[in-house]
Amino acid sequence: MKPNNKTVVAWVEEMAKLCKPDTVVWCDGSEEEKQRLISEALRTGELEELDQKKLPGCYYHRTALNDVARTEQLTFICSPTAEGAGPTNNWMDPKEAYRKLGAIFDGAMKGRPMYVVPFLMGPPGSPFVKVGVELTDSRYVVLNMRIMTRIGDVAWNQLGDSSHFTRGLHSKADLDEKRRFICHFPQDNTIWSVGSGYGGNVLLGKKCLALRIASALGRKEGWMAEHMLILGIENPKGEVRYVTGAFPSACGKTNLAMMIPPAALKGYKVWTVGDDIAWLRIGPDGRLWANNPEAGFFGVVPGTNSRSNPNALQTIQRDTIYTNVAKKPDNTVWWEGSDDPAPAQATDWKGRPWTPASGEKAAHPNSRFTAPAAQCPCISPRWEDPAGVPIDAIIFGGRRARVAPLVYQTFHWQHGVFVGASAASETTAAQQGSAVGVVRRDPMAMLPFCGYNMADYLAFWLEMGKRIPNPPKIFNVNWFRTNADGQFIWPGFGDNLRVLLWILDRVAGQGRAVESPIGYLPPAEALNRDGLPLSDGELNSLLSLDKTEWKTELQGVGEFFQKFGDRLPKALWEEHAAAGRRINDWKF
Ligand code: GTP
Ligand code: SPV
Ligand code: MN
Repeated sequence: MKPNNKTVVAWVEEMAKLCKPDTVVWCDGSEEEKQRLISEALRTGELEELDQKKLPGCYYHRTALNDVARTEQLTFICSPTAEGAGPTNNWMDPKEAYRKLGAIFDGAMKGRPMYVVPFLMGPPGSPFVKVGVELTDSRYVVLNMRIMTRIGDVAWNQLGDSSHFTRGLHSKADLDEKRRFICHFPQDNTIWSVGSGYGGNVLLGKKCLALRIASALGRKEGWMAEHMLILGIENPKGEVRYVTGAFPSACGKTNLAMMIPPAALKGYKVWTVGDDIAWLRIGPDGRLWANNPEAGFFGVVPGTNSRSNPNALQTIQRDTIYTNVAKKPDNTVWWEGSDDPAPAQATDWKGRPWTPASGEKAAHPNSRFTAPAAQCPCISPRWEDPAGVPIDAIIFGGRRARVAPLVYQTFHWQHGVFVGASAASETTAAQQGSAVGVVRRDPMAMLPFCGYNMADYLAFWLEMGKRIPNPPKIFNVNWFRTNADGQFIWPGFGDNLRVLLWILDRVAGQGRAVESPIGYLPPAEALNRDGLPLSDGELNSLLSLDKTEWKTELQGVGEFFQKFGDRLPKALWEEHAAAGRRINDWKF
């Protein structure tokens, strides 16, 4: 339904004039609209129907072969100056960006309808809530947005006659990589994305709004937008404590958020509040409170099975869109690391016949599911609480074959910000066009998602520490250390709860720890090892530090910090120097 809001109507008219769609369709988020979009998408081939008995409400989508992940090299922060975007973002002059993309958008929707999708990020009634409107020529995008966000009248009602909404414009155009751009204009609260049909590039509520635009807004308004999962841990007494975790893309947020405790840890339960993005505010009690701005999960499919993530597996049995997995002849889906053995024949993510002898992956390593959060068996009863949930601990982490131990606690907030700022991870299939497995610095897992100068972002973290009367404690984890054979030493998944329990013990002022140059480490006996299939030697190797490696690590951090010149907060250089002294003096 067309709203009364004059600013919205005028902007939509202007964008329609540019893109020249056949019609403009105002989405209302109704069930009837969903059914209509699905039948149209089945006709155009945007969707394929899966077996409706085995997978009710589930559909299949295949992207273009050159469009399978976020394209960081084509993502720009178009702030008024290059310094505003900083050395870790691509920058384009806003005038140039509007001109360049304007030329691509010109007539780009000819022959297609333009959908107007009003959406809310955050639970209705929450002080966290933000309104966005996405204009798109993709039915796949509309159908995904109705899972990932709250769309329709709920957004118009929240907006009223205000002009404070994020203006998102998206067109698939011709899907040509040379004409693909994802541009953010924080000063205009605007996102223009063209030439892609892949999730993070086109579901504009997600990384574009809820992280890049929101991080810039939050800095002005005194709150934080972070690439973090949010989970609750219930102990046998029924008490629930909440933590957030920032790990880079495809490094385990969804899995940790939905984890099932190992059988030996009786009476514990994990509740999912969010699996990818957290918006954090200081509550009236002086603690940090978190909300999940999303309404669904856009999760990595490969590796999802009844041992690694049974909750995700149950979540995606109905009303789910599968993108770029393999299709079996019986119209169900398959992927590497599924419970089921490889089918004798399938159609791979490229749409070609596939057999186990093909020598290629049937599902793309970054194939994804889109599913409503409410379907998750362990969704927290408080996931839509307008107030959010209070956070006891913040966890940073990444994928490191070496160097980083299983877990350590930072000494204090400022040291925690230094550790978060130094975070590094091996790259994954979630970034298109870069090699997989290369270590790169990724502060707070926000490298591809910070909407302004990363040095100012780190300064804002330090400032928040001073403003939060009762801040969460900060930890670092690494599930991905490997042995001499290149195998993961730590079993991970459900067993990660053992690490979370030590973290909560530390927050409660209990839990034994030894001081090391990098922070407080648990002695092996401080971790709950009931039923843990790990030898003393393996556990010790997970908790050990190597002096030479850490010297090299700090050197790498220093080189990274230098990129920011004088803009990097001095406090972080002080932490860097102090860590260097501790490592030099340490006998290990
Ligand atoms: P994005 O959606 O890209 O932000 O990813 P994410 O951080 O939510 O990652 P996800 O939980 O989807 O995990 C990505 C990959 O890491 C999957 O292949 C998982 O099987 C694997 N993984 C997750 N947790 C663990 C763990 O504890 N140990 C090991 N070895 N692998 C893990
Ligand atoms: C990520 O890459 O961190 C994701 C998937 O969560 S995407 O929405 O494509 O960004
Ligand atoms: Mn993510």
